[in-house]
Amino acid sequence: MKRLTTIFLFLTLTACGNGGGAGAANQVKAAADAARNGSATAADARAFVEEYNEKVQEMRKENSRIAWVRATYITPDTEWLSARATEKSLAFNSEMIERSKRFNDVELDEETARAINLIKLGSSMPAPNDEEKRTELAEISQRLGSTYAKGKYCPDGEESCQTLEDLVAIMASSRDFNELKEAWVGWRTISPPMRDDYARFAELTNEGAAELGYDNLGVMWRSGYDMSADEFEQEIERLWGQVKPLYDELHCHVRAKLGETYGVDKVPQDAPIPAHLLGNMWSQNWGNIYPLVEPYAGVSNLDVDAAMVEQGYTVEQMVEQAEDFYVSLGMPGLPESFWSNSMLVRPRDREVVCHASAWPMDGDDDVRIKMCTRVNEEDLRTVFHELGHVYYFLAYQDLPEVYHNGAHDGFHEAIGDTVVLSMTPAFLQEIGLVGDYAKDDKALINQQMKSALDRIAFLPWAKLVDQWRWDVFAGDTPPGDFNQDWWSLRERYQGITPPVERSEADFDPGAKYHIPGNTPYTRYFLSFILQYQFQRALCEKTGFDGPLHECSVYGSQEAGQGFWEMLGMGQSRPWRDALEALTGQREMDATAIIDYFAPLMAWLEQQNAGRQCGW
Ligand code: X8Z
Ligand code: ZN
Repeated sequence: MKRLTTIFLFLTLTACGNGGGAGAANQVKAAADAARNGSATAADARAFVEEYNEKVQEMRKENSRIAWVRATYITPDTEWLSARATEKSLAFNSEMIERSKRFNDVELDEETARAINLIKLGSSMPAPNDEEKRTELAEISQRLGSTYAKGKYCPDGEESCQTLEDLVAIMASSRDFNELKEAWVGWRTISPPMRDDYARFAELTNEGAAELGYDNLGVMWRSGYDMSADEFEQEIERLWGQVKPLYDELHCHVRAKLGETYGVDKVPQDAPIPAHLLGNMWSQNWGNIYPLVEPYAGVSNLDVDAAMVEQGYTVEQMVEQAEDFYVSLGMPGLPESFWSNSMLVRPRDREVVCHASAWPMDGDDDVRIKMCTRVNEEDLRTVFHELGHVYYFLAYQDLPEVYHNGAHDGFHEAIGDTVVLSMTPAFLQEIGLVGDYAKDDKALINQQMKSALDRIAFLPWAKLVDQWRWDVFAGDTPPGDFNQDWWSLRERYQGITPPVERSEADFDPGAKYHIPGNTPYTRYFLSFILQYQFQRALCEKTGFDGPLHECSVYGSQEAGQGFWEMLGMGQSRPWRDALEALTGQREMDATAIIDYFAPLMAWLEQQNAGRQCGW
């Protein structure tokens, strides 16, 4: 039995994006007034949850369409519509919070208590219960998102403008120190205008979180994991402690190789790595510099990008390839509406939100993805990632609305990436994306290096993004220290340094989608640990008993069924139950990822012997 304080409705409809919320405020107010007269019972609370489920289902029909049109066709009109929808939704939330107060002292059954708690935690953007402040918050959030989405680097007037995808492509392929630096600095010209908005955003959402009974928004975010916020923080530290030694070895080796490429004057061997040399705009996945750090040249050709281009891959084919994998696991084919409604490439003639996302729309079969896809391996993986979200939506669509979510947000992020783990060289060879490759120890180290550059390099980044936000929301990082504290964390965790001096005139956190988009990021840290745990369990179901890195579950109905059953639980049970259903374990555990990379770890330790590691 639990006692409840307040509740909060969720606005977030998409995986990786914010849906607006709208409507029904007046009816709710009337009902709220009526309900406040008389003493509340557990049956009233159950009815309240039921009513919530119905109302949200109704509201999302309009909200999801407004949000979709605004994300795929940004104009002043769609921005206006979307800000108004968000405002209405925030108002609806405030009404519901007021109304829920009558259940504060009521003894509730576990399920109703859970549902009400989920409603309360469902939004990452709580608003103060004040009309003016709600309007202000809706407008700020709109402006932050649009500034990012429309951001371009225009060194010499309009003709010269480069989009994020253009700059990302330079970061991936250029080996010219200065060209990389320009692309890196260029993208960060889009974010200084966000600085004041972000400071105000933190104030307003903190106020909203305080009204819900949390010290600040960071505490509220950390409270969504069936444990206390403090326990959650310790949990992250525990998992980070498990994987940090592997990151440290990888960092040491990569720095040495970059020193060979660019010269040790540019990459000093006892200092953090310049952030623009790692193949990625945010230094978050390093797979693009694989050619610079390939352990055994000529042993294996893992160049999927080249194979895709050579074979004239299309974006549609990339999506079909991913769909085929899920279908091979016994999951359904994508509905026809997916193909007609999704946005797969950047439209030529209008502004859109390019950051990849998956959309459940009405909560039924109308599922979509939105991507500015380019034909390369990185984007192929992202397609698999997004379809992971889509199959989660499809699996839990028959549950009540309040359970339409991952067991926790890290689960939602982990599904597609788990499937990507099955794209072993043997699998890629089967679908014609890698040629002959030697199946020996050297080829294994090559393959593990390529994978670790993406997946191990990512971990400290995935931890620090929210570390920074938690500090901002807690008031430990005031606006005057925004950029400086960001770079302290980047240096401390990732061991990287900006290529040019930064100052408080910059706002580098704003140059990453999830900051202006207000998408919590710890979910990805959890996902990157969980996906190996999931894969280990799926492979066991297929009867595979070799090393995990050789396992592909393609075509396995047993694995697919286990996966689908967990997805179908949505958020209806504590995440430990969902984890147990698939893996038999009730704890998140990094041993699967550590075991997976054991051969590479041993190799890296040998390579690094005699080197001075650390920064
Ligand atoms: O934002 C995403 C997905 C959508 S949920 C494309 N990812 C993170 C990022 O791009 O920073 C996937 C992994 C990390
Ligand atoms: Zn995602």
